[in-house]
Amino acid sequence: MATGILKRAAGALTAAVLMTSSLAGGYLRRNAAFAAEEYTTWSQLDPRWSSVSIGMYNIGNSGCLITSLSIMAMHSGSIDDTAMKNLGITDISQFDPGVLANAYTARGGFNQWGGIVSWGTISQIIPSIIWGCDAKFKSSDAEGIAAEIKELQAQGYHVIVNVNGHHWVYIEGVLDGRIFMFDPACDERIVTDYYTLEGQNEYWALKGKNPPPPVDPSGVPVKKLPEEREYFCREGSFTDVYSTSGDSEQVFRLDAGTVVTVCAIDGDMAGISDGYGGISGWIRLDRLDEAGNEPELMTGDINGDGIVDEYDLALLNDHLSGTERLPAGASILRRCEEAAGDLNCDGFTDRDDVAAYLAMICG
Ligand SMILES: [Ca+2]
Ligand SMILES: [Ca+2]
Repeated sequence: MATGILKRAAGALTAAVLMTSSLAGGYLRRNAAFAAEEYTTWSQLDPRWSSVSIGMYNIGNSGCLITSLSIMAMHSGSIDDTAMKNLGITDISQFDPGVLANAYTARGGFNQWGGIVSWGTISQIIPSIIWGCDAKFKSSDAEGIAAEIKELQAQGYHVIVNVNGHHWVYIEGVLDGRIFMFDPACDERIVTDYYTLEGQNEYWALKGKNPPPPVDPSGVPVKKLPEEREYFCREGSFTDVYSTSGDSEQVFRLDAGTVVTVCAIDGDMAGISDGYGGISGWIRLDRLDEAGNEPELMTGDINGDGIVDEYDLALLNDHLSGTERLPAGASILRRCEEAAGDLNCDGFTDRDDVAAYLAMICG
């Protein structure tokens, strides 16, 4: 296999790899000086507040709802002067799930198992937050639930959903049919990538000082395909490779018919495998045609015409020069064709096979 060797393209593609690896790595939790600045990544497991008591438990082991409420308070811009006074803080940068949990505890807001006793407590602490309802979705699938969430948000409600019977997440919103969340327990952003919405899920709807802002999909981890797929660059013109899925910077140009190995899809962009589990660049999906199932080829017969001859040798030579020229994840031959070119059956398709072809054809 041409396992993604960067040669002549090394400069441009190394830059591409550096840029995309930070994207592919995704959505990392930061440790900013002020916790409030990174409220969208608040985790109930954060040591800054995970040991704060709620009933006989603590935020770390059962504080997903109080953490989701804290995220909602920040996301709705509801922490005003009155709220800060009630919370015992003097600056919004001091607000975090531990502060909110302590305010609940001071008002008898938790039962002994850490459950929230009254829906109205949040308004006593943060007056701009108005209780809406504690209800169950009517829909029984993710699509219907997404539609209900959109409707609630259109009415100005922030939504916190119970995803699996005992875990609550703050719903950021719905974009392109996907339900985005800020999850107090993990960095995942798309609800259905991580949880099963079986329908009838319980949710809380609350209004804050501001309605939910639009979903910001930046930083969402790129979804890897379960297995890599081969595509052909579409006939007609060149196919551009970009450094990021935002198709910002064109870093390479592929000829029509070039094979690319796709390992991720992000919207209308395909991520090209670097051969090491990463992404070497991005191509617009509408520039690609799926290569489909691999034909069975006999050893040496790269073009599958039933004969091992100089045409196969020509393809092998093209492929070997392409390996030196093309970026990782792009090649002249498909994997099955490359494997067929291993004429001496040593597990590698290389110059030794050229010699083997010459010996066979000329000898
Ligand atoms: Ca042949
Ligand atoms: Ca070989």
